[in-house]
Amino acid sequence: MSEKTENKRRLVVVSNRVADFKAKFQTGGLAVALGDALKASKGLWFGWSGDTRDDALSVPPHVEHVAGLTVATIDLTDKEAEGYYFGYANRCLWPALHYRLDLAQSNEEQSEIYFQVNARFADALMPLITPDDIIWVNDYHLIPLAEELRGRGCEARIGFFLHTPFPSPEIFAAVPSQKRLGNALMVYDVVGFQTTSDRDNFRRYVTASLDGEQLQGDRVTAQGETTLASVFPIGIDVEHFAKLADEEDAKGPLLPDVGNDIKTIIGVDRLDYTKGLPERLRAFEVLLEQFPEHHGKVRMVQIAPPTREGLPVYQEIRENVERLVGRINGRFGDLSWQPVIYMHRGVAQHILVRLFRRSDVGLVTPLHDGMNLVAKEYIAAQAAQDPGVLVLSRFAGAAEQLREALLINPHDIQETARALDRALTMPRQERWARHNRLWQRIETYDLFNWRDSFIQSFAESDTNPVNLFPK
Ligand code: ADQ
Repeated sequence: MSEKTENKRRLVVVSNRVADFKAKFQTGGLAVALGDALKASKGLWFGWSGDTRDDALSVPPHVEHVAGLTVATIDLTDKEAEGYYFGYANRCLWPALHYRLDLAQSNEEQSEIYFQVNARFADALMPLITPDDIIWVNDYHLIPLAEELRGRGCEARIGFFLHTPFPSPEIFAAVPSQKRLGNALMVYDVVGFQTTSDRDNFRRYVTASLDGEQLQGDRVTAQGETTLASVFPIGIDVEHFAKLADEEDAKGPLLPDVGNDIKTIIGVDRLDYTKGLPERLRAFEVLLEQFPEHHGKVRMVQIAPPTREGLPVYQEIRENVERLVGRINGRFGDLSWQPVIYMHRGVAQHILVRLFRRSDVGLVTPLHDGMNLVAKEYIAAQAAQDPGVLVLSRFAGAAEQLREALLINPHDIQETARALDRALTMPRQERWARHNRLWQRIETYDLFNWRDSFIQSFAESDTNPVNLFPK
């Protein structure tokens, strides 16, 4: 962070949910990086508490000083949570942003509540901020927030970071209330995207649907508003993951030792329909079908914690995944070999890195994903001299940077199965060469680079966009 930012400006982070700074396992993640920046500027983190109550509309924000920063939260009514969070944000925007218009359901009441809750966020936030603050708004739940704040006289600089993809303009134009969202995005001083393709989609959307214009240097203008639409690929705390992996590895293997030579393929994802879990399992099944030499010599470990279970589509994906796991184990397994080990729960980070380190292949197959941090965590956890191989979907934002992974189209089950075979049999020299390049990329574009370059982009009005992809 620049000295100016650190010394004179207070950082305010706004997100749907606020990180729990009292939680035990909060090492090396987004919460820590943002928490550090907030502490450095005696900053404020504002969001929904995650709780609902009947009288939420008349209750002032709950303000707490935790670990050197201020945390302020509001409660929502059940109706608000249903319309804003489960409704418009997660039943309509989340699928549409991931190209699943077929799943995007919306009714006018829910989208209206989404905009009203954003107005409530602005009402609650206004008394807590000053014109010198810099306000960082996160993700698709809060697109209208800057517009609401400006309408209440807020003069602070406001940046928005979209953690998901921004889809092609034709897809975004089909989202109910898209014009309201598009115009609301234009109000931000900076709109940050994970990849150049997300940024370019947004630029094309501004001209196609908002009658706007693309200006020089990442700027776009529409409806009298000009914003900087730029690329800030999120990264991880590489040093933390690498160190943790070294320490944890010294404790020995975690998985049952079922004889010599068994290789492990690891997958770790929220159980979301965007993550390509059925496609991945089918690819593993095809690997076992077409490459019988791997029988008894490979296992797939899939860790998939529950997410948004209140929505029926998430129950369906769970049933689908569990059916496939059962089918593969029933079809190929025997008394001494279980091809798929599947866990439907969260796992502490030190256990995850230990699994990453001991796995020969990291398998990351989202059908669409903003970035995908698991891909980067897998690389960071590898042993430099004998690293594993990352098999990565072309449709993860991470693929734009991690070009030395084995890139696959997750819809092409045969291609993924062949990539798995190639990864399992790749000579050490090639694994090492690929890993070296991947490591350089995740180290250069790490979590702190992401945080600081994004903050700088809107903390100072004259900042030029940072070139994140030097040749
Ligand atoms: P997510 O969709 O949640 O994030 P991802 O980027 O992979 O996806 O981050 C998930 C995080 O949760 C990782 O740090 C991972 O280690 C952790 N995790 C996953 N499964 C776990 C388990 N079983 N137990 C414990 N921890 C687990 C959204 C976007 C992404 C974008 C990020 C950050 O959808 O595209 O990369 O935000 O911007």
